[in-house]
Amino acid sequence: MRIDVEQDIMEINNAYAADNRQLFKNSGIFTINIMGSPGAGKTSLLERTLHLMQNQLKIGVIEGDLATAMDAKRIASIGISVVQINTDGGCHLDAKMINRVLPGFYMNALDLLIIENVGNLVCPAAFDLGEDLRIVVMSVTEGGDKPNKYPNAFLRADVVVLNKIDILEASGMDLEETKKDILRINPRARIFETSCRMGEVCGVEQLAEYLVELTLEKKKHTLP
Ligand SMILES: Nc1nc2c(ncn2[C@@H]2O[C@H](COP(=O)(O)OP(=O)(O)O)[C@@H](O)[C@H]2O)c(=O)[nH]1
Ligand SMILES: [Mg+2]
Repeated sequence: MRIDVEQDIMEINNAYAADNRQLFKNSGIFTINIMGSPGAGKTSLLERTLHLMQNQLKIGVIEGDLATAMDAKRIASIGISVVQINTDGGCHLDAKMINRVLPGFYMNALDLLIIENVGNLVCPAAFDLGEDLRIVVMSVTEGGDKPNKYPNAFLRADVVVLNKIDILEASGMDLEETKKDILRINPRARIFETSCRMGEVCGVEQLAEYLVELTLEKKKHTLP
């Protein structure tokens, strides 16, 4: 007898993801799933974009990590509602974990929910959480070969953020070639170049503007 465990896990996940998606739709919440390697700058980008968006939108954050609430504390310190999920060694978040913590938010009071997935460029890509938008954050220090080596994450991303652009030269990455590779894998990916270390002009404003625009667009199509 053949037992297809992998398919079963995916079916369960997809059922929870559909449930989450319906909950987000009912409340008019735009939901973003951010993934990328440890240290790519996911939490730093969140801090910068939240700072720019928090006067315009009511935002909640879910922080996924193997252990600790360090990232959640960083987000809470800027006055954003945040729930931490510790996967206890698990390499990704799944839709059931998200479903379980949603009661921790006052859903009708949120416009935007951002989920920072566990730092990993492989496992999170396979799990739909019910999100509207997937962002892959990759720092220039990771090496330009990563889109070709980890294509699934890029294939399913709506947005790819190339972060740490301030240290591009030292990193040795060929930015234009890397962007071509990303678009070869996924021609519909929207690419942003950012730095969380630079002052005003650092690409983070454009990203924040885009996320606000998408959030308000979803709100417009939600029944009161
Ligand atoms: N030079 C530089 N360092 C950055 C940038 N963004 C994040 N970092 C640093 O990279 C490290 C990891 O950042 P973090 O946001 O915790 O990454 P995460 O693990 O993906 O959430 C920290 O030391 C950050 O200060 C950036 O744009 N430029
Ligand atoms: Mg982080």
